[in-house]
Amino acid sequence: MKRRGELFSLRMHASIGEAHLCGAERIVAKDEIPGMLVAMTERALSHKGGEPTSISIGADRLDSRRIRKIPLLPVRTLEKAGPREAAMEVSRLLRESGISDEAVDRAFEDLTRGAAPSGGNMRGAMLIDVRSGRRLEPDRERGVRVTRMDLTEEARGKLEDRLRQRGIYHPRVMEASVLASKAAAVPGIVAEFCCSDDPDYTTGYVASRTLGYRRITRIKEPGDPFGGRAFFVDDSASIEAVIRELESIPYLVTEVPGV
Ligand code: WAQ
Ligand code: MG
Repeated sequence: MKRRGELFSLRMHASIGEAHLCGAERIVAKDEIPGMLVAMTERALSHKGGEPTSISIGADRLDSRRIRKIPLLPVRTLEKAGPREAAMEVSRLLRESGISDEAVDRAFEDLTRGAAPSGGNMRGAMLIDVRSGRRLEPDRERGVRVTRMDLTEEARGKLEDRLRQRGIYHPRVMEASVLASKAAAVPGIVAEFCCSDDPDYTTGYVASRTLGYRRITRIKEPGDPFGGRAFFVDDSASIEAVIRELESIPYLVTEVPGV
């Protein structure tokens, strides 16, 4: 379907009492809003985590001049034998991208033992200085949330087809590759390292404009509940500008090259 005219950001958040249950967000054309409201509501109501006591959905019209159109990073998978071999590959890729040993060590240390000061996983990402390895995000409990990104319908269909052809289709691959493509396009972000917090999902990735989206299998042992994201930030970048870009500027993936 062609996207003409105005685009809206749709965001859904469902909770059980005070606890977060699930969320979703899309960037859609005006005439797609009603169908998407139904799909988001159904997603919240059928979530395996329980029955929501509250579902909120918001729609905001986007200023089309502020939407950045980007290509998806090329997707590659590196099969590793286990966490030790996977960690060596992650370090190698990050060092090759100009990230210091201190910064790489900080990311590993924090991600493997719960990056939030309270000891659990963060809801958002760490920002780590590429050189000093210092953590730069103002709220270390929450971290920085990447939001306002999506694929056009055409790009979504193409990505899904290609991932299925290669036998690596999973909703997480779709979501994470779009998030990583946005982050990689943000000025000041040099690379990203991500590991799921799902105990049963053991594939992680390293991503950057030059590396693309490199999936790395068996990055943690099954059953390990820790996970998180680290964005390595250039030491000359303005942290406020990086956060504003990640959290509030809409990015739309319009092309899917090299998947
Ligand atoms: N912005 C920033 N950080 C986030 C966000 C977000 N929107 N969502 C999650 N995080 C952080 C948070 O610390 C989570 O604990 C952590 O990332 C992991 O989130 O190609 O599933 O949703 O096979 O568990 C990557 C590999 C899967 C996919 C990533 O992440 C593939 C994944 P999860
Ligand atoms: Mg998760």
